[in-house]
Amino acid sequence: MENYRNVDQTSREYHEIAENWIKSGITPDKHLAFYCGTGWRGSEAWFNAWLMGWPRVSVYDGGWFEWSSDPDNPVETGIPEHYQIPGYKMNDPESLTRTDTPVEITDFLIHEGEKEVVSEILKGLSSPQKYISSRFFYDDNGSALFEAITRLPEYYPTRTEKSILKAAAPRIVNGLSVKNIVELGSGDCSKISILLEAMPGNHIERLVYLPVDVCKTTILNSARMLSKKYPGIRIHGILSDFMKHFNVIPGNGNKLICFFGSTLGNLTGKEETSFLLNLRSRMNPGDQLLIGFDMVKDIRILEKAYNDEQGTTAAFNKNILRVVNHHAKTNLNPDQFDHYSFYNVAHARIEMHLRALADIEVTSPYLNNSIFLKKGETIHTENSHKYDRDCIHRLAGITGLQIKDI
Ligand code: AVJ
Repeated sequence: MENYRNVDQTSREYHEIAENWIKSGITPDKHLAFYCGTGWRGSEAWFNAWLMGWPRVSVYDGGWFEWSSDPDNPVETGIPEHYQIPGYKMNDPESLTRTDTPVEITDFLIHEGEKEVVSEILKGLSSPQKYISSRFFYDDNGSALFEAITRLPEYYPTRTEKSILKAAAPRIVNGLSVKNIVELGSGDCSKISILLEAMPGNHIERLVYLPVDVCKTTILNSARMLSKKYPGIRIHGILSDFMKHFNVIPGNGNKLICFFGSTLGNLTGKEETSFLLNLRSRMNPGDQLLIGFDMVKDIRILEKAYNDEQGTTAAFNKNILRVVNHHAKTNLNPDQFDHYSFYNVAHARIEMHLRALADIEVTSPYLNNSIFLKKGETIHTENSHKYDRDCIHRLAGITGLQIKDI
């Protein structure tokens, strides 16, 4: 019981208990059932989780013998093999051979069933406040439109983040001794280049850069560019949707995890906490996390960034309907909707919606009954949360991360 008790039999400090759990993948976003041989130890573990306010905790009263004697019950031990990068020991970058091909890629992409995608879409469209998950923005056309957004005069976030990163890079790089840099949603690698630019050449040669992205071509192109610019760098791409399968981040080895673009702001508060807790569970003492947050600012600047003059954001927003039509065979017509985007002060977030310009009937072969939209009704397509210092401190507190620098 040393995991839960001090030597004098008093209960251990709960941060320590949480820390141990999180390291082994026991996180508060999951439904957790504790069990043991006879029941009292499992109950004590459960009691700790309950006291900490973890929302879904139970005791399995059958004991390990009863659980494991039914072969239908799932059992998992050790580190899932799926999440290891073959042949690469994170503690030893030399184990990753330099080859003529600039990049090796491990494919962790879990292809979603089309059935699940369709039912997720239809569930959103059938809710009282209709919604479409913002992950459906990014088909080829949507990604190109987002690229265009980042170059708009009104859209300050990309430009601003790059200039902050440039100013902070010497400070970040100075004394950084990690061997691995993992970048979540690496994209065109322009952000990591800013960090590498501030790094001495001999440090770069000791580094392995692990870009994580859902697009293989994106990883290949950026790896090619980077290895031309920094000939000594070793790159190992990870093809994966880190928003859904966070454990593709190697848990061993020291590392800096970069998460730029204020992408965290697209999550709901609950998702955000569990995403960070999950990230933390892949980190070892001394590992660092570098996150780009978009801060709260003058409402006019915020609203202009999501309502540009040229209508690129409107086109980006409406494109989601094409993606939805493609998957769910719906008859949504982008011309029947208005781009509607505003800053919600109470929730400190930009909301994007599509507003019906008329009464609309939505049909799909996967639907028994049509879905109806009243003129003026909206489909919520995105939240983009804005942060302040208090909010970042609160997040760090909840997730057990220590703030080094803001
Ligand atoms: C890529 C999610 C950071 O929220 O600002 C841009 C997406 N939406 N314009 C953001 C977006 C509308 C962007 N993120």
